[in-house]
Amino acid sequence: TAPTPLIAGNWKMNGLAASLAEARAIAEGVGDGPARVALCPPAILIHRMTEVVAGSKVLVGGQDAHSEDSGAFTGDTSAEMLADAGAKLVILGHSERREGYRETDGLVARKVRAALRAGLEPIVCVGETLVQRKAGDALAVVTGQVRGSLPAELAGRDFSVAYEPVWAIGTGLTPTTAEIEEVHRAIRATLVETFGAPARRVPILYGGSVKPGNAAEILHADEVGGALVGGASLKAADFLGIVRAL
Ligand code: G2H
Repeated sequence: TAPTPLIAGNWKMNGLAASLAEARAIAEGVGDGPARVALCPPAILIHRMTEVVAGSKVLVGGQDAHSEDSGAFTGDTSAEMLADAGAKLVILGHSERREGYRETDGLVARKVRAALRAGLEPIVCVGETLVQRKAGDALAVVTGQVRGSLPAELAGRDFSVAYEPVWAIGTGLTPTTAEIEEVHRAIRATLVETFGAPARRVPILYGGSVKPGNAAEILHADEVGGALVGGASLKAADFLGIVRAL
């Protein structure tokens, strides 16, 4: 009953149309490994990316979605629009959204509900800051985010949780394997407490400076069910190196 691993690339605000060539190379190179593989480009590239990866096992996802289905929200994108463009998944509650747009656990939970209404599979991100880790609060912060960001409606639905320590994102720093396992076990316990035994099948991804060189150790750590990859997902060779590390 181990979860099917998920390796998702988060392109963030990168990906000029030329980078779709990298998506094409990923689609061609990803082969038939054990993981589900997803690429999450900026919303405006989702439709084109679905055409580029058509026929491969690569799924396409969004990086955020609004908590409401429609309305007067200038500049925003609804989950249903992402789904209409061809997205199957959506990253929600990334720390760059929590920090830059003051997204709270409550707002993330509403976004998760909106994603489920649209038929999207949420990847819900959690993670502590360096100050919180140094204060010994990492487990309390992360399990609190899991409780607050995952609504009851997730019961029986496909979703994943991504543990991304804020201090490891884009910095080249990664936690030790023991630190990752400690947090992932705490997330698993919280998921099972909340959703019961079926939550043992929810993949818990690690994110934060995953590269081909550290992927094998991270991906084989206890309770790690895949990776959310930022910088290293922009180059096909790097991303494929991570996918093949599984
Ligand atoms: C964490 C991660 C992907 P990076 O944000 O979500 O980015 O791999 O660049 O640290």
